Amino acid sequence: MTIRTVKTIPFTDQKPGTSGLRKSVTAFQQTHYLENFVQSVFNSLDGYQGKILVLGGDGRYYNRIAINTILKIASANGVGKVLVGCNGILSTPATSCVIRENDAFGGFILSASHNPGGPNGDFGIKYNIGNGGPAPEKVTEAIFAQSKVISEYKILEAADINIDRPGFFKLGMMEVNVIDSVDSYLKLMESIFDFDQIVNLLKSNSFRLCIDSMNAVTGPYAHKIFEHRLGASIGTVINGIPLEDFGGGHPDPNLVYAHDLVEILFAQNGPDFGAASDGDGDRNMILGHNFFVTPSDSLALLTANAHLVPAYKSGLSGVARSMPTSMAVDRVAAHLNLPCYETPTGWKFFGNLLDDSRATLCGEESFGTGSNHIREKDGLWAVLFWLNILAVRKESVESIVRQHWSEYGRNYYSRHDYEEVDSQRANDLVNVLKLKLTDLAGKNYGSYQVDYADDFSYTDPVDHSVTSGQGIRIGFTDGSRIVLRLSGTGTKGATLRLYVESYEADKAKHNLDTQKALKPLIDIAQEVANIRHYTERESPTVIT
Ligand code: G16
Repeated sequence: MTIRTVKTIPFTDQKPGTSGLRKSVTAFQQTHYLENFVQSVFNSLDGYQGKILVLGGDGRYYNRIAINTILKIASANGVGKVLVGCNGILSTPATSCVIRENDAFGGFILSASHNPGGPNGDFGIKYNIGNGGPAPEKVTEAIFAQSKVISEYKILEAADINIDRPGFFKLGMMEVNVIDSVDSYLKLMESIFDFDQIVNLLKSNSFRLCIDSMNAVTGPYAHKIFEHRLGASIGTVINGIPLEDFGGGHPDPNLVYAHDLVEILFAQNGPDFGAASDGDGDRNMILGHNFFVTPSDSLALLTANAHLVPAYKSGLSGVARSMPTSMAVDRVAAHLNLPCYETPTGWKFFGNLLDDSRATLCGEESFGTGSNHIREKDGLWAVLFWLNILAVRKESVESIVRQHWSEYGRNYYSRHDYEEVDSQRANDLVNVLKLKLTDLAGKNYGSYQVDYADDFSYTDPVDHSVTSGQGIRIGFTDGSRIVLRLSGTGTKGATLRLYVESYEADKAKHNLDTQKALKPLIDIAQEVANIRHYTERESPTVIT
């Protein structure tokens, strides 16, 4: 087997976004495109020679081809050993778990998360560092810098290896170990939650659940954990076979894209508990019978009930949420006397807080929650957390959430997405709004008075790095907020996200329809940011 050095020229668009490099499959299929990026990763790193890397993906179209290409580039660059998920399958949280368990140098996750897959869909690649978490900004910037000057890459000339069953291979000087995709992750979950208590809950005839894997990566995990290990009846997991195009669906667990599950849970005799996860298994949506738990509320509830879970019963060191996430968790943290951190959007910003034991639980409005057990958000971990709480409290999801609201008040919250907006117009909206910010404080809009208006900037308390331009916040004197930012994960045009939040302490007012409760603030956002004009849309594409 010989190592070939291939001449190439840079692509100008390989800047990783909120979560890795995401592009259409056709972009990745361009000659040298994937190779350039992977070699740029190696060129930006020091000291990986002879070390272990982890490699897997969410099973989407192009996953298998990319795995064999990456293995050959890794071998040519002197990596010692690669652990590959069987069939190329490793969820994002499982990859983080395997990196940490094996003291690996880092890992590649092949996924475009919740973006649709298939030949006309999206593909993506993320590099994770040795703590198991997404590469921080300084690493992704170094990768991007390398991608702009790359002139050659190294690749081993060898036949593809068979990743369809566990086994050991040699690729040049490098070892390849194809591992079971689920085992390590299941072991970790067993060490966190009270599986016996969950088994008892699932045994009782009165409790029924439904888990929607959306034909994406969590299928094998969910079958093994819920049906085989915890004893839920066969059929509990729906859409449990990972498909290269996710069955034509959009593997994003929210009320719009997980509508199959929503219909099941909102039917008259629907199950007591439902959950869905996304393409790569790091997101979750939690439903009770006839009841939706917002991700922001879910984070607050997990924090308030963490003492019921074996791994967290001795207490939390702190909590963290991304800036646009509702402030529901802040109230729980204040009550428990815990530090509460507000970070920019992107799981990578939680890494230092977790490594430095400043936070135990983290969460985002974008259906992501996780803890210090790994360094990624973790969809099935959140589902097990909820089941553990339900097993101990023996109450319905709705009653647990309503009790929480009575105690802490309710944060009405919604996100409006305007997808595939003309990029220039979306940037114009943001730039024009930025110019207005200094004049907004003190202004009155109906009964609302602007308390502050700024462009969010974050100073990491651990390494003191500063990240600015992270979204526009307009806060009102009653604690309500409007946040606007452009998504960093879309691949077509721009996606404008509008996040709206208001706080209601009065229990008698906890039953309002969310969109109605937030209408005055939504109208203010239209007025201040001129959203219809810039997006050329009458209404959002997705409301969650
Ligand atoms: C990624 C990031 C999350 C972020 C989400 C949405 O999630 O890991 O931290 O909240 O994208 O980001 P944006 O609003 O910029 O589109 P995932 O599940 O897509 O990897």
